[in-house]
Amino acid sequence: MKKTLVRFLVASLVLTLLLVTAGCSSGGTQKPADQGSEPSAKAPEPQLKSEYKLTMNVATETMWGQGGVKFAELVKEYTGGKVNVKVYPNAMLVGGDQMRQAEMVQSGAIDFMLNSTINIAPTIPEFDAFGLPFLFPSYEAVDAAIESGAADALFAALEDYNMVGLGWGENGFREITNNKREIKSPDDLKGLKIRVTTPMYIDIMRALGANPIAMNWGEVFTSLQQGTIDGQENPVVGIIIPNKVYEVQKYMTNWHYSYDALALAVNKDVWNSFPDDIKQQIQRAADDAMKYQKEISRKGLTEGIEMLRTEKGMVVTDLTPEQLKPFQELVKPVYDKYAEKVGLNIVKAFEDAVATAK
Ligand code: X2X
Repeated sequence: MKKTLVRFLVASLVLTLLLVTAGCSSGGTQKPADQGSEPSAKAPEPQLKSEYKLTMNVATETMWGQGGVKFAELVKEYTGGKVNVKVYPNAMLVGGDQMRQAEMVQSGAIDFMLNSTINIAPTIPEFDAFGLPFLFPSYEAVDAAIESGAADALFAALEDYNMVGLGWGENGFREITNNKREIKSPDDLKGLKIRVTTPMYIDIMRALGANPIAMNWGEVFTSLQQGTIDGQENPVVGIIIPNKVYEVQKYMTNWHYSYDALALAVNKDVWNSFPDDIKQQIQRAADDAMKYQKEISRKGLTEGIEMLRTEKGMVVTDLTPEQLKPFQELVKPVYDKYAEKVGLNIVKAFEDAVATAK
């Protein structure tokens, strides 16, 4: 009897131990099941970074720069402080190498860019569409290209490079300045050392008889000052005035030879990491910031040119349609070459939009 009792007690102890152990382990595996029942009450907080980097090639004082600053402010406001975009001007995240910004956003090393289509084109050829020589005669024509949906093809191309386009801003029509002489005909450009950016601009300047020199924007002012280059080309209100280019340049010709659009874009993985409500808030910030940015880029052009003439002593030349013709004829082969690279369908859609605006 005694032995039986001892066996019974030992067996009960073992059973108790087993039950306790099982209880513990089942308690351990229960957690996910408990968690699984929680979300119906409250959605999990999105995983947001403490800072999202936005790169720009220019200073915050430029009209372009102001657009980046406005976007960051509005993102903060519309997301109730949840998303913090920090603006990095002057291509500082890429050591001044302006063409590298798009690939850095593509890889995710940088989150956002407010970037000129000129700087994007060496990475994504479709982006040369806006800058094709003498494509746009007016702001109305530019607006038509965006409103008609022709420019959507560029944002579609952006998606293939792991980026999402949020909106179009404006650097503006690029006008040419130099220190040697007034430019009224292609002959006046002969041999002038003109700083440019992309292969398309190099080809344009060569076709016009100038001597193009590729250089990052960060080096331009000093190079003009030291006379290493004779001239450059950039928008008046957006860049020439805020960067005080008039201090180192005597002549400017308004020839509207190339239009420079800005694309506000984000890395696709970053974009997909945002929940829908935050995506909508960021998109609204992009719409409002780019509307504002375009307004300030277009405002004050007449006054700005007047100021360059009177206060700054620049010789500002306006060309008649007749005077523009020889320039347009010389760059026609360059237009055709880059239209091929952009894609003829895209260029046709741009040209059709331009035709409706005239
Ligand atoms: O480099 C330029 O000329 C500038 C500032 O306009 C661009 O980034 C395209």
